[in-house]
Amino acid sequence: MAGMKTEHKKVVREKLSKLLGVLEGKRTLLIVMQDFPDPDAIAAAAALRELVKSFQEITTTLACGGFVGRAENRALLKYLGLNIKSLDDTNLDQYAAIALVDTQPWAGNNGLSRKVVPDIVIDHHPMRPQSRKSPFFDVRKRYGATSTILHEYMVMADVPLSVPLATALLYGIRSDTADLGREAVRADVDAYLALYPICNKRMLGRIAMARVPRSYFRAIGMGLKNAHSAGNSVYTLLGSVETPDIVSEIADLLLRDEDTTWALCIGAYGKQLLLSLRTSDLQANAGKIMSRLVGRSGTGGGHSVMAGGQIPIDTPDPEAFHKRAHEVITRYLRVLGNTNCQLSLLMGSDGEDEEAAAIWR
Ligand SMILES: [Mn+2]
Repeated sequence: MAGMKTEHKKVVREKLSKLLGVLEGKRTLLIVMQDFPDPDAIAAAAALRELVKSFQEITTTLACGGFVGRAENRALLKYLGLNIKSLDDTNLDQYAAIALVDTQPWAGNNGLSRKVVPDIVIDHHPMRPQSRKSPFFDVRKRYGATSTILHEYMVMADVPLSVPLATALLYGIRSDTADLGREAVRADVDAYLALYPICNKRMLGRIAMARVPRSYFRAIGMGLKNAHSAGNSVYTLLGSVETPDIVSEIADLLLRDEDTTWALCIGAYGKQLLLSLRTSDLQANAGKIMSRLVGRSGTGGGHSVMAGGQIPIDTPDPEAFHKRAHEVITRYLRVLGNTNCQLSLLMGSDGEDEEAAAIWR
């Protein structure tokens, strides 16, 4: 906050008082995250809970439409002592207020019904028109993490940060900005520097290096085996995944290929095809390209260098997933102008392309 400009301080102060105004007299708050919450969403939700609790007597519940899959994120939850309820088992009528964090209404990556207008929206993805209907919204597209926005509120409100919460916020910023190297602004750096002295470094290391199930290695193996390169792009098919977060993790991994500017990873989960797109081109708009990849039937979006999407599949059989995935890949290569480029296996080919419809089973 030390580095925060007076003008910005004023904005944060106004936002904070408006936020508290919306919650005034309310005794229950439901905080909804993405279906498969990442560290930024978890930390932001935990911070929002602490923030409102410090001002008024209020019962808060955290919920999501899916579950926390990734081992690191489960370790973070455990450290925070947080429970996340399933949105399907949640009666929305029981809550006086609903907040969406790190996502927005109609974004497609959260399970909140389109009919529900949340009271509060706090996010750092591009502004969605639906968010303007909420009595309170604070959407800062340039910010690297929602955790940074919540940290600014906490500091402005003078709410003491517990070590676990500081650790979570720092981890949220770290993971959304790839250690401040990706889409981080000055505010993210400031929050990071303020949080670092307070956080539990040993716990941070333990969370980041959480032990993983064997399915994790199977997914990585599948992602590498099926990775194809064409021109400046790479794509891969994971088949059915046990935890949706692995799709973006493998997209991140593939982008590390030195000859690649674009990486796309596709997996299937439930009745959806999940897409994750990454680029090293800082001038690009991955969110826009993702919208083109998912077409009219899906939803998707994101930032300049990272984006996610989902396409519902009516009859989720292996063939349908396979067909749809290949339509996406065809579009991907066309959009990037790589249709006529030589297609090859990323790890080199011994002549056999083993990819088959069977992987979606
Ligand atoms: Mn985020």
